[in-house]
Amino acid sequence: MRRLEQLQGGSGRPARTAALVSIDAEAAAMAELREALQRAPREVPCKYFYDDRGSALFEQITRLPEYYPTRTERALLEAEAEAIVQAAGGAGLSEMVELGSGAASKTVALLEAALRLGGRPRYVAVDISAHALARTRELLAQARPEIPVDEVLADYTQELRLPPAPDGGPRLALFLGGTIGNDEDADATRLLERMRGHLAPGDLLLLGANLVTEPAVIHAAYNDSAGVTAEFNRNILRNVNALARSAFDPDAFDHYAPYVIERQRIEMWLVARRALEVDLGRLGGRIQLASREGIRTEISRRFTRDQVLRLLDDAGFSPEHWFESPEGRFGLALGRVREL
Ligand code: SAH
Ligand code: AVI
Repeated sequence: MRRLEQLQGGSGRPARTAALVSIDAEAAAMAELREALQRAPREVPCKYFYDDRGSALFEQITRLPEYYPTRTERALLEAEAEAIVQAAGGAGLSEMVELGSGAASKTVALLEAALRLGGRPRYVAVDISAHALARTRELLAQARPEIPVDEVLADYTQELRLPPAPDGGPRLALFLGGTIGNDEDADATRLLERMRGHLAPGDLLLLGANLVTEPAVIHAAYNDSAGVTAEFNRNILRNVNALARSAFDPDAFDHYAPYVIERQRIEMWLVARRALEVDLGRLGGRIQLASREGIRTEISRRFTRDQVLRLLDDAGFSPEHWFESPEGRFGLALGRVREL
């Protein structure tokens, strides 16, 4: 197993969260956080959820009864894995490269399908979380030790260095979990375009997206009765405190996650229970939060099939296949890189 650490600084400390491990990445993270917290409304970008604790909490979320997306996508991937791999080159597929791979527990279905079809693609996992990459390593070593794995610890919103493309057949990029819905259209398209820049004409992208469904079902997925999502949400402030030496008290905030029907999206907020003054540490200065003022930590969008296909098309991929879960809650689009 090879490991590319784009975010490792010279300090010799182990890389934990991508944002803080090189001097440049650290300065960029401070600037990004400072700017986001001064916006109206205030924000913390959702990539700051994923320190070690946040990644572990996300894994817990995926097992909650209310959180249907992971289960739904997993069933769809398992049902369609051979069709997807066949459409992407079958035994000739040379690589699967996954953005925001997390624990990669669903990806195993695709890798197993490739093995069944007589292939042996390399798997490249890209994630901002060292914790998530470690889980991927464990899981694949156990489930499919014959698959060669490369890990890339990186922020995919920045310039990405991937291992050189292997010789041979097409490559399949994966962006699963509905993570595309954590961005507005412009950022989502930019991210997919950047990914296309790493691929060659004829290579493919499999994009997983949450689809518009019953508002109550979506609402429950982000407001679970065990309070795990609330803890995941508050944990972002612990991570900001660790990175910036700021003084947010996570317990002074309520988790608030409405599904905004007209915008087809969940909005996750942390709402101050009372007026607060917070020392921003290395971000500089202090901020005053009014009682009931919110900090937005995430959007999680629901799409129609046409919106997903348009995103792919806008980023330079020709949509070729569409797979949808039985209740229409999750879709997988397979697109091929067009000649420029
Ligand atoms: N694909 C997995 C995990 C989804 S959670 C699944 O479907 O279950 C989102 C994942 O993307 C997390 O592992 C998080 O660490 C990673 N991530 C979020 N923002 C990122 C960024 N800017 N760069 C790289 N990885 C990111
Ligand atoms: C990673 N992403 C697709 C998850 C989502 O559903 O938007 C993150 C998450 N936020 C709250 N629960 C899960």
